[in-house]
Amino acid sequence: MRGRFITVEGTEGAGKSSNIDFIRRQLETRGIDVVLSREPGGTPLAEEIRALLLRPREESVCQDAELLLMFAARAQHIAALILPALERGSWVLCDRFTDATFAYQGGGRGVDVERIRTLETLVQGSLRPDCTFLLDLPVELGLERARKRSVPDRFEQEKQAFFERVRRSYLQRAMAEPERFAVINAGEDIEQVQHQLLPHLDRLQALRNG
Ligand code: Z5A
Repeated sequence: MRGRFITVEGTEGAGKSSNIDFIRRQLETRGIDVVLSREPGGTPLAEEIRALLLRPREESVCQDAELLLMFAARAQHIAALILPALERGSWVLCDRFTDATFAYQGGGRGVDVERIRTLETLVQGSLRPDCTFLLDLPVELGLERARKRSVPDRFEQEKQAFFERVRRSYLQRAMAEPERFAVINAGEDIEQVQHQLLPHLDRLQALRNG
């Protein structure tokens, strides 16, 4: 049976990395073979594109260059990793996917959503996530958490208003597709966040049996 495609999204400091490992372990204890990946990235070529995208630089990056690089990385990721894994029955658990393009390039940068939809269809065909966890928290709290970490990359250097637009865009997408999205309050303690994830993981197990 074809595997399922699960994505995890959120704004800065939402705790994606901290929770993805928990989700992976929960799925594995339910007997599911999980392939972990991330975007942009996931294959050697796509990781090179990621490095190009994240590195702070003097030259300003035009919106279309950023958008097309995201989808170039995605095309390679889908062909070389995601589809082969799903076809052999593994589940792919991916740190960000195209919802991030709608949120960051669409909401954050103001790219026309129709342009993103066109590329989505071109690059993905019918591939869409079966389930998306949106780790949501107030932007200020997320930025506070993120500031305690490493040197900011090109996206992390953006202002609070940019991340407010990103958050709004994510929440709008979640409202438009409530059957795919699970919105998690990521502003709580990590144990409470994980407690919120559990019923959704049970629902995913039912997907497997269904
Ligand atoms: N991007 C894009 O623009 N368009 C696209 O299509 C795609 C991506 C796919 C890189 O993504 C950038 O690419 C991203 C959007 C853009 N830029 N930004 N910003 P990324 O996912 O690799 O980068 P990131 O968002 O910075 O993710 P991250 O660094 O992995 O952060 P995180 O996973 O959400 O957070 P974390 O590392 O798990 O947690 C952050 C800190 O908070 C850490 O110290 C934790 O210990 C702490 N934490 C986590 N949870 C809690 C709780 N519950 N309480 C207290 N503290 C906590």
